[in-house]
Amino acid sequence: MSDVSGNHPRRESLLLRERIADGVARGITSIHGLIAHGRGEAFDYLLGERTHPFAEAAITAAAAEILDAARPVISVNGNACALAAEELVELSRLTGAPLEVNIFHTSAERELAIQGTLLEAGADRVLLPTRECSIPGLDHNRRWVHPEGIHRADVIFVPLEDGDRCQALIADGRRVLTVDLNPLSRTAQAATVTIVDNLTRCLPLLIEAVEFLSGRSSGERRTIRESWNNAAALREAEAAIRGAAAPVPAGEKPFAR
Ligand code: PTJ
Repeated sequence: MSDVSGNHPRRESLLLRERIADGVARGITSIHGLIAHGRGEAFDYLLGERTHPFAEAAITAAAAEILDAARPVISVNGNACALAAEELVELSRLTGAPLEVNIFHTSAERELAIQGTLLEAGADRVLLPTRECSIPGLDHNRRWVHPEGIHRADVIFVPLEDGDRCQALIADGRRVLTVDLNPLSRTAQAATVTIVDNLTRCLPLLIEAVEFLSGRSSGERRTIRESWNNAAALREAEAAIRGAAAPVPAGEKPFAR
C-alpha cells in the first residue's frame, strides 16, 4: 500500500519512485537503477514534467522506424521493466518486435526476474541474453545477446540506456531508438531517434503513434523517417532545459554585499 496521499503535490513523481524502489525489492531493478532514476527525475523537473513538441515529433519518428523495420527488437533493462512492463509488452504485441532482456549490471537472477515480470504482464515470449552471440566492441554484460533478437535486429528500441552499447550498435550499422530525459547523454547523442521524455509518459503516446501510423502508407512513414533530424530535436530539448533557469538580473548577487 502506498504512503503517498492523493493530494500530495509531488504525487506522480513519488509514485514512480515507489515503482522503482519496488523493482529493487522484487529483484528486477539494480540498486544503481535508483541513482539513474534520480538523474532522470532532475532532468524531468527542468523539463516541467511534460511531453514537449520535440518529444512528440521523436515519438512519431520512432513509431515509423519500428513499423518499417525488418527485424525490430525491444531491449528491456531493470529500470524500464519496473516502470513500464505492461506498455513494453503492448508495444511488442503491436509491432511484432520481440522483447529481449539486456542489462548492464550482471545478474542472472535479475535477468530471470525481468523475464518473469514481462511474461506476467502478458508477453508470449521473452528472449534472454546468450553466450552464443555478442555485440562487437563491448566488453561488459550488455554485449551478450540472443541469436534471434538483438544479434540480427536492424532497429532496436533501447529505453534508459547507459551509453556505450548504443554507440556500439550504431557503429555496427543498426538503427537505435531511445528514451532518455538527458539530451546530453552519450546515448541521446548517438541514437538514430531520441525521445527526450519520461518513459512512463511517452510509452502510451508511442503506442498510439504506432497504432495510427500502421494504418498509413509505407511512403508516408518513409518520408517521416527520412526527414527526421535527431540533432535538431536534441538542441530543442537542451534549449528547453537551459530556458528553465531564470536569467539573473545584471549585478544581482545572493547577498546584498
Ligand atoms: O538494469 P541495468 O543493469 O541494465 O541498469 C539500468 C541502468 C538504468 C541503471 C543503467 O543502464 C544505467 O546506469 O544507466 P545511466 O547511465 O544512469 O543512464 C540512464 C539514463 O536514463 C540517464 O540519462 C537518465 O537521465 C535517464 N532516465 C532515468 N529515468 C528515466 C530516464 N529517461 C527517461 N525516463 C525515465 N523514467
